[in-house]
Amino acid sequence: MQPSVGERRSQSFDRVLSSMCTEPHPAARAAAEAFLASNPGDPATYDAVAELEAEAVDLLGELAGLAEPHGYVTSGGTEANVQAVHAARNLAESDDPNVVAPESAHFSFTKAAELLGVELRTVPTDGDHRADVDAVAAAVDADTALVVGVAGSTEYGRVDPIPALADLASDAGSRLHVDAAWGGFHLPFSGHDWGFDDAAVDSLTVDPHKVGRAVVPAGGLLARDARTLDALAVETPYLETPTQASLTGTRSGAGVAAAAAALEELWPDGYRAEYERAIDLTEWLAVELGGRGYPVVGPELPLVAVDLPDALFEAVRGEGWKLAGTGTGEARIVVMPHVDRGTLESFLDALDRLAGT
Ligand code: 0PR
Repeated sequence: MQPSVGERRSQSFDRVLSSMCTEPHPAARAAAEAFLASNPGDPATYDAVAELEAEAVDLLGELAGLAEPHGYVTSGGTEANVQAVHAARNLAESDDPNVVAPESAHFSFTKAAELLGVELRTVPTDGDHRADVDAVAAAVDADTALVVGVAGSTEYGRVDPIPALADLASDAGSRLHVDAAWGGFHLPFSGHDWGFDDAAVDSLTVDPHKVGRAVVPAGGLLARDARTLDALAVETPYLETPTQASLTGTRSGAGVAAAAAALEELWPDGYRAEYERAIDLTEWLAVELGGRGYPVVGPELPLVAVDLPDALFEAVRGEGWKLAGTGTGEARIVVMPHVDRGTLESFLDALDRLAGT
C-alpha cells in the first residue's frame, strides 16, 4: 500500500548538484511555520507579516546597494522578472515596446514577453557566455523599453557587464533590469559591479529561496524608485489597502517570514562565509575535473559546467546523482550550501569508477 502523505519525506539533498534550491536556514524554517496562515497580500489584516516583508525588502536593498528600496517578496525569480517586464511595458512611451536580453537570460523572460505582448529580442552572448554589449546595442532601438542583464546566469554562472549595459540602456531611453535571482547573495562579496550602487539599474531580481536560504516560495523584486511599483499597482476596492502591486493576490506568509528570518540571521557575515566556502570548493572542483581531462568552463561564481561523455553523464545520473545539463549538453554542478567537499569527493569517486579510471 502507498504510504500516506504524512508518512512521506521530501528527498534529501545528498546527491543534488542540479538545484538552485537548498536546505533552508533553521531560523527560516521556524519563521515559515509561524506564518503559514498569514497573507502578505492583505497587509492591513496581516500586519505582522507585512512588517516582516518591509524588513526583508530593506535588507535585500542593502545587499543590492539601494538605501531606500521599493519592492516586494515575490513567489520566485519568474514573478520578479515578469513584473520587471510588466513595469517597463506600462511605463514605455512606445506602442510597440520590445525587451532586449542576452540569450543567457532565464526562460522566465520568454514567459513575460508572451504574457505581456512585448517583443523579446534575444542576442548572442560573447565567447565566454556573457552578454555581448555590441550585439545588445545593435538590437536596441527607440521602442526598447527594457534591457536585461544577468548577474549569475543559470547555465554558466556568468555576470554580464552591467555598467556597460546600463549606460547603453540610459542612452537609448530604456530601463535596465538585472536578474541576480541566483547570484545576488554571492555578488556583494565577489567584487563584481552588478547592483544599484554600481550602475544605473532600475530594477533587480534577487531570490531568498535560492542562495538566501529562505524556504520556497520567496523571490525578490527591487526597484530604485516608487514609479516601478506604481506602474504595477491595481486598485483593490474591498481591501483596507488601496492598491496591490504583486502579481499574485494571496501570497505565502511562510516565504516572506522565512526571507526576513534568513536575511536577519545571515546578512552579511553568514552569506559572506558561504560565498567564500562555495567559491573555494568550486575552484577546487574545476581543477579536479580538468585534471581528469574533462573540459571545464572556468567558474566565475559557484557553478561549474563540465563536458562529460554522454554515457558517463547518464551513468552517474543512474546512480542517483541529480545533474542537469546546459543547452549544449555540459553538466552543470551548482555549489549550493548543501554541497560540501564530502559530496563532491563522492561524486568524483563515482565518475572515476564509472569511467573505469
Ligand atoms: N533567473 C535566474 C537567473 C534563474 O536561474 C532562475 C531559476 C530564475 C530567474 C527563475 O526563478 P524561479 O524558478 O524562482 O521562478 N533558475 C533555476 C532553473 O530554472 C531554478 C531551479 C531551482 C532549477 C531548483 C532547478 C531546481 O531544482 O533552472
